[in-house]
Amino acid sequence: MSADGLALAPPPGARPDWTIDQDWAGYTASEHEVWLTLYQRQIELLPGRACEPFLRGLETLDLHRAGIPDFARINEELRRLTGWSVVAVPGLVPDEVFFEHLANRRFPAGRFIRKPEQLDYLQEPDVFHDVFGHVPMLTDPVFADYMQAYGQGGRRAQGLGRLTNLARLYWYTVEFGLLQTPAGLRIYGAGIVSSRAESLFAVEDPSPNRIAFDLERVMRTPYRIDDFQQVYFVIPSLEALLDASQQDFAPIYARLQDLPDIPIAAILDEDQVLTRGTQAYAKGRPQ
Ligand code: HBI
Ligand code: FE
Repeated sequence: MSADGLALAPPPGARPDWTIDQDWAGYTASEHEVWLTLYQRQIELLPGRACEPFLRGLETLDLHRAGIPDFARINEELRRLTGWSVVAVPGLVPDEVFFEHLANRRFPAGRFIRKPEQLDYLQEPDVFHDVFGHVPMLTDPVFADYMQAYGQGGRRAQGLGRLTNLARLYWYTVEFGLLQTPAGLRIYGAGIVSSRAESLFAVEDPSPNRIAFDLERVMRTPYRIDDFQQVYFVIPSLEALLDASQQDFAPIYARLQDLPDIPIAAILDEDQVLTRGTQAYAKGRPQ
């Protein structure tokens, strides 16, 4: 169901589960070139900034050699490692379709790639964001289980009317999560690792708050979709994230019903603050 309650039909040419053929042979040389440009930019930044499981996954899947990866090829390795696979979709799919795929260890990925003039930002998730950003972490067995748990939890949250809370969890972990390691802060969120500017901003900029992950705290915090985040939540380990997802969310949702949202840049007395941000970047931007 979409927000207005109408069931959305897949676009012409898509299957009932919204998947399409990747049609890898149909990519043009200039589309492969866009992938390689983006890949090269990120690989120069990510050692020492992205977490080890991400960098290992990137290497294992060999995501650079032929430009845009052939899903059939990466799926052989991915299935062997964690039982996940990547399926092509036309773009954003309805929430319940998205959850159904994740619950079955299938990651829906856009097949299209951004235009050369959109290297730094686009609204819809393309194949670079989805495959470069998300798929390496799916080679990690713990993260792989977390993503499936999110898919399973999605349907439940919809039924309980608390999808807004669960979507914030996805946003601040899967998309914009940071991980504390003995070597320092590292990125695991796909929205960060697939963006040149945010890969630097999230780890090094003095502007954003960086706060220790707390499930309920995260679920009460709205997010920005159109600019760098004003707050990042830092997990101590992927295991801790998976653990947090393996509890009954119904009592948490019930509590959240009576609690106000937390303003995006607020710091609470009970927060464990890693970086108290200046918010200088956000103050200079339209709200
Ligand atoms: N569809 N293709 C795609 N990718 C997403 O990340 C995505 C989606 N549909 C819904 C959705 N994300 C989110 O709104 C849910 O996780 C809440
Ligand atoms: Fe994403």
